[in-house]
Amino acid sequence: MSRTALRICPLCEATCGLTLTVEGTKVTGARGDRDDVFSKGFICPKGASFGAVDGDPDRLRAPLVRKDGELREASWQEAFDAVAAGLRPVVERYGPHSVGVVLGNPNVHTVAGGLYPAVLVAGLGTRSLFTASTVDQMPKHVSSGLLFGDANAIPVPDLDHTDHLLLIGANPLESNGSLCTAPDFPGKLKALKARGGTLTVIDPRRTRTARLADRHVSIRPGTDALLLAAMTSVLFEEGLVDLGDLGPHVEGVEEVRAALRDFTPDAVAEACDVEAPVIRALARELAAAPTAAVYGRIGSCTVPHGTLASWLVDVLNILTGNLDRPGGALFPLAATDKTPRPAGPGRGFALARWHSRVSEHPEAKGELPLSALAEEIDTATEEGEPIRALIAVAANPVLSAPDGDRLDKALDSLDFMVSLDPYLNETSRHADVVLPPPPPSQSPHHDFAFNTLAVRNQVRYTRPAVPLEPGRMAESEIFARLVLAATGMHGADPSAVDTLVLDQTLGKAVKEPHSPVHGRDPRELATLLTGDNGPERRLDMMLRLGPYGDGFGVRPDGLSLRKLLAHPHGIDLGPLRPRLPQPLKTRSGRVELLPRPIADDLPRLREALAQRPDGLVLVGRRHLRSNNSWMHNVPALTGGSNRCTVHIHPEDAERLGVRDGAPVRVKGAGGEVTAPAEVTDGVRRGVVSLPHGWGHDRPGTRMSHAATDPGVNVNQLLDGSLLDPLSGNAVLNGVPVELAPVT
Ligand SMILES: Nc1nc2c(c(=O)[nH]1)N[C@H]1C(S)=C(S)[C@@H](COP(=O)(O)OP(=O)(O)OC[C@H]3O[C@@H](n4cnc5c(=O)[nH]c(N)nc54)[C@H](O)[C@@H]3O)O[C@H]1N2
Ligand SMILES: Nc1nc2c(c(=O)[nH]1)N[C@H]1C(S)=C(S)[C@@H](COP(=O)(O)OP(=O)(O)OC[C@H]3O[C@@H](n4cnc5c(=O)[nH]c(N)nc54)[C@H](O)[C@@H]3O)O[C@H]1N2
Ligand code: SF4
Ligand SMILES: [Mo]
Repeated sequence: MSRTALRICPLCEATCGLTLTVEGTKVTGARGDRDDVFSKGFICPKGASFGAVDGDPDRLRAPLVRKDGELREASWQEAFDAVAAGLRPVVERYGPHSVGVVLGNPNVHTVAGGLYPAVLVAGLGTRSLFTASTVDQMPKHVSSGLLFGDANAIPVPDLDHTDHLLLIGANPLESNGSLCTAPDFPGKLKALKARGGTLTVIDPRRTRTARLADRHVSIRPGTDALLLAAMTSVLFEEGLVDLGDLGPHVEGVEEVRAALRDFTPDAVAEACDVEAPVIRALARELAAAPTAAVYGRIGSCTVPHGTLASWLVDVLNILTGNLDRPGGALFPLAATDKTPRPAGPGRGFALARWHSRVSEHPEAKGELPLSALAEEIDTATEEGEPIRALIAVAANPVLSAPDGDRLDKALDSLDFMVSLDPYLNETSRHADVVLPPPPPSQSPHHDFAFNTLAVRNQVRYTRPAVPLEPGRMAESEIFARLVLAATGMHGADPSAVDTLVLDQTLGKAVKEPHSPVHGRDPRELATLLTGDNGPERRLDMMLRLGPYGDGFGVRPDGLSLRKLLAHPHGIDLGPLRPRLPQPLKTRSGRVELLPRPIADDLPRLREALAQRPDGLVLVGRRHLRSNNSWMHNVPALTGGSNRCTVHIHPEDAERLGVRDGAPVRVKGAGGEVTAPAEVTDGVRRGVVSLPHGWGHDRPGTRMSHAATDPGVNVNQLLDGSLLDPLSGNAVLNGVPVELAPVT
């Protein structure tokens, strides 16, 4: 007997609603949920393979604990005893910063990852926090922090309504979108064109997205900030600046004009390898469109001027009056966002409140660069203790961060390491304890992170599609127990963690004059919460306190968990709407268009005007049927051309004597790798491309299918020294490499 169950897909940022076919406890099929209020039936090959991803026989079923050097299955009790015994002596002897926390990408795709990391980090009191953000979007957080006073206030292009989309360093036809949650991104781009709109793509590769574009600009990697600065200077020079309704909310326009004056199209053309008239045309088209949105992603972030490029994306949106207006780029308002406070000056955004010990990198958003993790473990200094214990949650930095070989060795030298991860992989193989979460079908789902980045306001929640198998523990409970074991409360009831958060949040809410529960008794509010468990009660609380919430009875039609459960396909909350000035938390209460740290970084960009790399540079790429480092173990997603090959332009191949399909050696500052060449004019001259997340040939892992076609770790070509200084983000694109055929 089979049945169906709804489940939001956790496999990428598009958050599609799926209808799963379940036989017994096994997911045997997945199709798009046509009644989903947001995704309306869309599904991609990864979502369609949900059952295979979920049922992968290599997923760990029980915790592993290291005994006599070997990882062996153990009970949950033994596992958490070992975590407490491993972490507490390190904290007590060397202090809180000697425990590192690494949070990987899937934390933004799980309920547990949305609810517990902040409690863990605050409870430990460690400054040694590293996340996937610093190999990804940290530049955008920093530019938003500086412009708007809130690192999480990220404007999202209004895909459904814009007349002109300028896409920079993003390939949503493979990635399905990022920092822009939009199920069926490809369909939305086609709809844009069908309604007469225009799509421009800036990418050194002729991607599937670029092939859809009206105009594709094949830029030299790493030079987007120059190009965008030149577009800005054209807007000023040609009198195309028009802030529209934004005027009263923005300061610093004249300062930007002066600061960018010398970044003319002629000045940047050679460095970008884009002709000056093209740059002028890009600026004019942007200004002329009735509405337009500039959107930059990975290719604009993971470069030496990532923060400047991210800043310029919004500068262009602002100077053309497109920020915060329909068809432009708007701030979403998610159901679990805090109750919006009245507009007015805020506390602003602080950078560099502390520094990393070894290379003295500034913190950003409370994080240190993932690129610096290895040296923070393996290098002693007089400044303080190195990291001696590590908590890794849903992270595989041995493959995803620069210089995996060095990190590999560093992890081996730790006193203690625990991984919360379903697989024994390149990173978790170093752990002393591995805590496996249940597969997604056995977990609830709500998108705490992605609803704040969605192109339409909506809210959805799905309970586990399949009950927990015997011996399994919910990821939220694992995380809560991990928090307790790490903070000296091992053995306490894990619901204590949720109770603590509920009490603190409600206690704060009743004191806020703008809160719907102002002046009420927090204990009374706590008794009103519904939900089967701590995480559900926390979701209920956030929904009810949130911008659409029932305010614990104040607005009876408002949102609550109960209401959400009555709408299994979700609740639509309408299109994105103008919100300024409310989201601004800068000290001035306005958009600060030329913040000091940005102005101070411009001389570095000016130096880049003169740079003309003569050798090859490396960029990455993504493939629709893969996802970072952990989906190569699913046979259904690994066939065909989904491979770890070096893309190289025919002219470069000929010059270097590289033949299609033959192995080539790629050498970078951090090491070298050998992979087959794929000669294609899909990359521009002077650029080679190799995807990340491969290199599954290390011993001691348990990913049997991935090991049959391991590929190589592109991040071994990096040594971790190349960063965007403002954000600490790793430079993963535009990296100099040497290449030679293997003879
Ligand atoms: N060269 C290069 N490097 C890159 C990038 C690039 O473009 N080029 N991209 C970067 C980007 S954008 C990112 S986000 C990072 C990603 O790098 P990481 O954050 O390290 O993420 P993944 O490779 O996705 O590994 C995720 C880990 O989570 C585990 N996992 C999967 N599902 C779950 C779950 O439900 N719960 C838990 N607890 N664990 C789970 C997996 O087994 C795996 O170990 O890589 C970065 N590295
Ligand atoms: N199928 C699949 N989907 C994914 C993932 C995955 O691994 N596979 N990962 C998920 C994650 S964690 C993220 S963060 C998102 C990322 O989502 P996207 O940002 O859309 O990621 P990519 O597909 O890597 O596209 C980045 C593009 O930038 C280009 N590029 C490289 N260097 C430069 C440069 O200097 N300038 C410009 N203008 N372009 C450049 C590359 O050629 C590439 O086409 O995808 C998510 N979705
Ligand atoms: S687009 Fe993303 S969320 Fe949608 S089905 Fe595919 S992997 Fe899942
Ligand atoms: Mo990412």
